Amino acid sequence: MKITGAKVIVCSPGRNFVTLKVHTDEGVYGLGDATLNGRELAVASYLDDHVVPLLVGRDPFDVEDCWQYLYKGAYWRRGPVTMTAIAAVDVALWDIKGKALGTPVYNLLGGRSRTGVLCYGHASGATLEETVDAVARYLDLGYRAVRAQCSVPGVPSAYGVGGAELGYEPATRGLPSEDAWSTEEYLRFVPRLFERLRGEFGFDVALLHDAHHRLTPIEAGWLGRRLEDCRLFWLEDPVPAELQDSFRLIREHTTTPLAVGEVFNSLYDCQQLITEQLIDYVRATVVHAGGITHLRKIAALAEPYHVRTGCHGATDLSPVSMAAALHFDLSVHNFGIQEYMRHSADTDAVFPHAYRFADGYLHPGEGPGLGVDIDEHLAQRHPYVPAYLPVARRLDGTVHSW
Ligand code: KDG
Ligand code: MG
Repeated sequence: MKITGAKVIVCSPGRNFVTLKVHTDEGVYGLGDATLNGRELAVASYLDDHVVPLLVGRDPFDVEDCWQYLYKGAYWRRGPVTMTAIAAVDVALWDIKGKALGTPVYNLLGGRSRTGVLCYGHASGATLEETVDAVARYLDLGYRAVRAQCSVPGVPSAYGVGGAELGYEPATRGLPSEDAWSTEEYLRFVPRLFERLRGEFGFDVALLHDAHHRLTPIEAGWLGRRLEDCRLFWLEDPVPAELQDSFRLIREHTTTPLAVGEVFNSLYDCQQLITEQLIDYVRATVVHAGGITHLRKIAALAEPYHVRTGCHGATDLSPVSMAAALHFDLSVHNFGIQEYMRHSADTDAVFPHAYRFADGYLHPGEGPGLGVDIDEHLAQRHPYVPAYLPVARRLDGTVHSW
């Protein structure tokens, strides 16, 4: 089998997505997601101008060799644009191989390690009461794990609140908005939120929270310790993770489990965090961390250190990524949990998929390959629209991590 060409499809069914469709001489094609929120066209160009010409004539079964060729062959290594582009090719090749062999991708990854993929949904509210109601709604739908975010008094645009039904859609059309931020107000409020949620729902539901890179290590240590009695499943992204060492300080102060890594794009971004056991969950994803091939290596490194996976799964990861994540999650031994933010009806129509939710678990389906497709005709009706993530500023106007 030979690759005959590949097409980059940019569309915006409710939000922007970049999709790579790789064609072969046997008529089988594979899909990969190449969406990098707010920087979509950079990856589209990287693929169109610099990667697609290199694919023609290659054997799509040589997944590892293709990965190494694109990674080492570019000379310029790592970075979100490069690794997202490589991921799109990698995932498309796994899809082709599964389709050609007539088996789901998880069977190519060692087979099933479990019967379903535990997932968490996103509850949020403008007030504490609204957040309580939102968590109750997820429990009614059968979720066993829920992330809770809430507007903070004095900081109405706190991360993770509103913007979509059963989810949270942070990118807005046009130039970036600017959100006000106060760490002091946030730290005062979050313990109240989780004490209330535990009081209301008890301890049978797993509760998660995303601090979204906003704290310093000592603030994060304080918050983690303060939340210990609430027994969070995890506290996510307490600090920006460029400085992996900073997690040591957090660890010294709290036993609240820590999750990090949705912005990571290679094993080297989490090597120290894993081998020094500074985190409990690694959130690297197929789309931004070099595809299934590279993510499996991150999981393999993590397994002996008791670090489990908790892949990013926000709506800026297309259904192609969600499908790929589920095959990975089902197969990898040290799986922890999968984030699941439902896509809009428009997105689901453009990307028909086999995966389904039942009783708090996701299932990738039994069909060959990834079990997801793209309706190109429909995609054309949703052209790209410039959209960006917000920028955060502290109350005195200083730029802060969003
Ligand atoms: O593109 C950025 C979003 O995917 C991110 O802000 C969502 O933090 C996020 C999460 O945990 O889903
Ligand atoms: Mg996050």
